[in-house]
Amino acid sequence: MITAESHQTQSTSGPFRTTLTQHILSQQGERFTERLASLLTQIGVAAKQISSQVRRAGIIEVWGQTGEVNVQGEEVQKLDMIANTTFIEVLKRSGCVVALASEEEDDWISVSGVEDGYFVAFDPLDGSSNIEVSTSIGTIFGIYHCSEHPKSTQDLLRPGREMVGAGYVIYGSSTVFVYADQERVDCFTLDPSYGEFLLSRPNLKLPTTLTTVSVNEYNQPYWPQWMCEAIDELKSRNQEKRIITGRHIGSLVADFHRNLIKGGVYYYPVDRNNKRGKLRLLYECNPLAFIAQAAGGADTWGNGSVLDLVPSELHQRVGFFVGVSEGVKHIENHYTE
Ligand code: AFP
Repeated sequence: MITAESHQTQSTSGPFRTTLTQHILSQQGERFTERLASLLTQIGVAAKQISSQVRRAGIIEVWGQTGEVNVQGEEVQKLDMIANTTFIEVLKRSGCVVALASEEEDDWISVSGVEDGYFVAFDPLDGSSNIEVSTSIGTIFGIYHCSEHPKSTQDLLRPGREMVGAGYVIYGSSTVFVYADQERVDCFTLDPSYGEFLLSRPNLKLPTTLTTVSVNEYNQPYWPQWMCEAIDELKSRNQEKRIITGRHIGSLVADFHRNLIKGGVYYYPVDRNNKRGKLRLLYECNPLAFIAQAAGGADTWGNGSVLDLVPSELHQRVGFFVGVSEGVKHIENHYTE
């Protein structure tokens, strides 16, 4: 008799790779409740739908702006709107979500019919200024468990530390889905030939050596003094030999993913133009900080993890530094109020 075990093939190589659904089902009960398992499966469905729209940008009429300005004061791109509607509609029908908060929506969305479920905070399409130049963009999400239906915004303003899971999807040279809980980070790649996410990088860990810094250096005239000194000090390490390089895609999620694989840090400080920071706490910084920590890295707003901040509003902004621990500690060593 051939047992299933002796017949097993490697899950991350060969033709029979583990699919996202198989991965979730195989760990249901240990890492995923039944509800969380269905939620993640549905996020996977939304990701595939958004990915297929992104892949056709330029062919179908999804380029350009809608003419509207969102709650952040930014021009809304058509693909932003498509991604936002897709994510909301798929998750509303999932039967496991009680509330949603999106970068593109002024207020949170209450989903009726579910009592014990999840609150998902998300950025439907991060880096949308990169849409028309065919560069990587992505969807970011953070998941909180709610044992009761939230009644007010206040019920949703919870520290990121309370998330049960977080992830992102990158629409890049391939479409990848990264998901983390407190213990591990797994990466899946979409096989477009049959439309399944396949486990491609199980149990991802951030490298410990700092090789890359992602920061928009043209913001330097607006930076506080300590930030200028922190960057100068990193550059000075290259006197003899280049040991650190700079990479800045301009999509936080794509920069983060690159750093997660290659060993880097992403920096966006509070500056003269962004007095409270540029990046959004709930649906950009918290999920990425959570993933970084699960992968053995770190994050800070300057003097502690963003995951410990209690948000004062849904669209709160914050200074943010995330990635390899050494690069995050470097900021905390220089940071002054
Ligand atoms: P959008 O999703 O509105 O394009 O925002 C992108 C973003 O928040 C982040 O993904 C980038 O890293 C950052 O802005 C780039 O901003 P600067 O142009 O100020 O560097």
